[in-house]
Amino acid sequence: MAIKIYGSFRWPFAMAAGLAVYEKDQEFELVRMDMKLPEYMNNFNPFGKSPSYQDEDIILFESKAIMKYVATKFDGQGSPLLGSTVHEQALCNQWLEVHSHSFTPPHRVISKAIFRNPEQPDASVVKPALEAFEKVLDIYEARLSASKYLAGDSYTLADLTHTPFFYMFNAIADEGAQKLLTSRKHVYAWIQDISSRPAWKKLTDRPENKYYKRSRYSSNRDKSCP
Ligand SMILES: N[C@@H](CCC(=O)N[C@@H](CS)C(=O)NCC(=O)O)C(=O)O
Repeated sequence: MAIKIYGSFRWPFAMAAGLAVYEKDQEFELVRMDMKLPEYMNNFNPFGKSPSYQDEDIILFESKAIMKYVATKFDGQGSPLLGSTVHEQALCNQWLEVHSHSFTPPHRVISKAIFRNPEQPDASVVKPALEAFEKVLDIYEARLSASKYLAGDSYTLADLTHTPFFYMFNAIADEGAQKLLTSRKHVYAWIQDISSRPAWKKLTDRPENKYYKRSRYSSNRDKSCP
């Protein structure tokens, strides 16, 4: 059975799952389904969220569990994504946790506020979230000034999971907010590096990737996510 990812490229979590599949030189079908339908919730994710993953052996939800499974299952194919030493593996897991618990929360608040009102996002919501995001980025800047990738010398899932989130941020944030990235030399170089990988280009070249190619004022927005 071909790999299927249930979700949409509107959502960075689904893009990250697809990116892991591509980094392992595998192909996948992107399947759209109403996530609140019993058919989806009973078979794929009882929480009614995207992405979910299916192959001949397993059905999985939670993007990081999907990425780790794919990286392990296709060990020896494509790019190694789990770290090449025990040390790197531990740091990869650590930074995946940082992504979930420190990076994603302010990113989510900022994105939601922009989706809700692209012309004039609520400053009382966006300002504190940008301040929180800035503090997180300072920690990334310190880390990336000491090490090429988050876990060490090798590109891992810890880096991969961030790529679609920066892609989305770049597309929807105004110039002031984008300066948070461009003004941090090491963060910015890292974003350019992880965004120039062939697997990411292949993913963003897919026809389903149509949501963030337009300006931040596009009306074609899904307000439910991230
Ligand atoms: N921790 C989850 C987050 C998944 C998530 O929040 N998915 C959003 C799309 S980005 C979703 O399905 N939102 C729809 C909803 O909450 O109803 C993961 O990493 O997969």
